[in-house]
Amino acid sequence: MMDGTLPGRITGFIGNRPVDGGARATFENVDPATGRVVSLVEEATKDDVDRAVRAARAALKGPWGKMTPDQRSKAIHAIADGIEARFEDFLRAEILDTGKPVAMASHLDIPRGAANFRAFADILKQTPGEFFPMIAPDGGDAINYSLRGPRGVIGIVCPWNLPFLLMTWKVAPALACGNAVVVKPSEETPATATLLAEVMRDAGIPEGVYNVIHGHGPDAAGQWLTEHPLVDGITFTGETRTGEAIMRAAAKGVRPVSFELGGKNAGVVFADCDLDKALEQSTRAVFMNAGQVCLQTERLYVERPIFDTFVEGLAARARALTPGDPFDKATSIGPLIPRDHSAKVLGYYDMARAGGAQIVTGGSAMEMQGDLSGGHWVEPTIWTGLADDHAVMTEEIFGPCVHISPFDAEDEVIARANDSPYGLASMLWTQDVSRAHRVAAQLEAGITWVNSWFLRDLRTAFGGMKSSGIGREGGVHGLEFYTEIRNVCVKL
Ligand code: NAD
Ligand code: 6OD
Repeated sequence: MMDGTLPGRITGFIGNRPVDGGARATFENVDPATGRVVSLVEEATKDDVDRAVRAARAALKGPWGKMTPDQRSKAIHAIADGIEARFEDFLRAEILDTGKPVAMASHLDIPRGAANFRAFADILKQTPGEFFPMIAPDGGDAINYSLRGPRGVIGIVCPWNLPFLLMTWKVAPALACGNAVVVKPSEETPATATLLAEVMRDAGIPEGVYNVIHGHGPDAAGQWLTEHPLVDGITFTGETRTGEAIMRAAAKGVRPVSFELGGKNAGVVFADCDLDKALEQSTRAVFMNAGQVCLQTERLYVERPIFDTFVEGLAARARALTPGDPFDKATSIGPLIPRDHSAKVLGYYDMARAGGAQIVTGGSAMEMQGDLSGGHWVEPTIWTGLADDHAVMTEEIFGPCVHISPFDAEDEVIARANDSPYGLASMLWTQDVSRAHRVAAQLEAGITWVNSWFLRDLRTAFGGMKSSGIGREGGVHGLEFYTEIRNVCVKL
């Protein structure tokens, strides 16, 4: 059943035109809050993928490739203007794709998506260059200077958790650096990628600069895109195992990758923290987007003197979360996005129970009423009492849940927090400034928040250590991946 709020069919976009003509297989786009089908999505064929990549290649040789940085900056600001002008369309599409509360999507996903374009439209004008004068062996002068150009065609493969935000986070720097892109959104959350194609067209972005192919990963659009020999670089956000598959595809032709992968993020709370603030931000860090944020805290370590108070305080806040209609401003927690993901998360709930965890709150699927009874709802959950080597403590769950353990000493907690194959994010609460710097420097994570969570200037480096990723994006750090630097040496 369609609900009439999205176009009945979502198509790909190649060369500023919807992909049509020919019979394509379709798959269902489901609203996670209700379980209802809201639209059908046309699955890209191998030929579509090839056409999209060739359209991007051709765009590099057209007007896009000849723009000055100033002209490109203006074009990219025009994309942000277009998103803001269609804010309500993006909001509705994102909420129907993900079930996330309007209070979150209207403050984070859509505005930060537009902000990504504005930030990179400005950053591209400050691209640093190099200049090295030297003396040649014959005693004459020579100069070296750098030229920076786009890498070429960038394949962008996106996840379902923050679909619009994480797509723009890659599309914006790619275009700012003068590349052309082919985007493969998650099959679970396809709508905003096609809406963005309409914005690009209406903003006057030349044909072929931004292309969208819809479809699945293995033996489908995702794999075909990443294997395509005319794709010059692949940026991917998603599971570490998928990253391994994409890396194998990229090995053919030794093409570079930029990866943001899984995490098992630790939060460390010292007894001298501002407890109210630590509880307020830990509630966000654990339950925002129903825990489906790569930066989410899944392991909390709390210093023993405040352990019981902290556990009770976080449980009270978890119980106060309001599940409900995502379009209701009072709703503060939504469903899990793919149906099979809710089954996976509930599998960890069973493992925690079987492993002897104390279930402080939650622990089950959530029973909802009326329209919402068919959605993928899972209770916000807090456990204590598991050993550090239990699967719930070592594997990424990506749900609205956290395990809280007590600790006694600084060195001990640093070692426990770092005892993970992942290293994406960490969070630290203390009012002792020396300790804050000392511990932050030792936590193995691409980003460490002190007395805060998910606060980041878009100019800073973003990415993970260990199995959480390869490379850094954000600000000028993305230039490493999105551009090629060349050296010119001139004998004077
Ligand atoms: P996923 O890896 O299952 O899918 C991501 C994308 O990859 C989808 O578009 C999918 O179709 C595609 N894909 C799957 N197999 C492929 C293949 N063989 N070749 C090419 N493409 C393929 O990830 P997900 O389930 O969408 O997202 C959840 C995961 O993403 C979690 O592990 C989470 O930690 C991670 N994530 C990481 C970050 C970060 O910044 N580090 C951000 C968000 C999500
Ligand atoms: O800071 C951001 O906007 C960013 N890149 C967030 C990533 C969240 C991952 O789920």
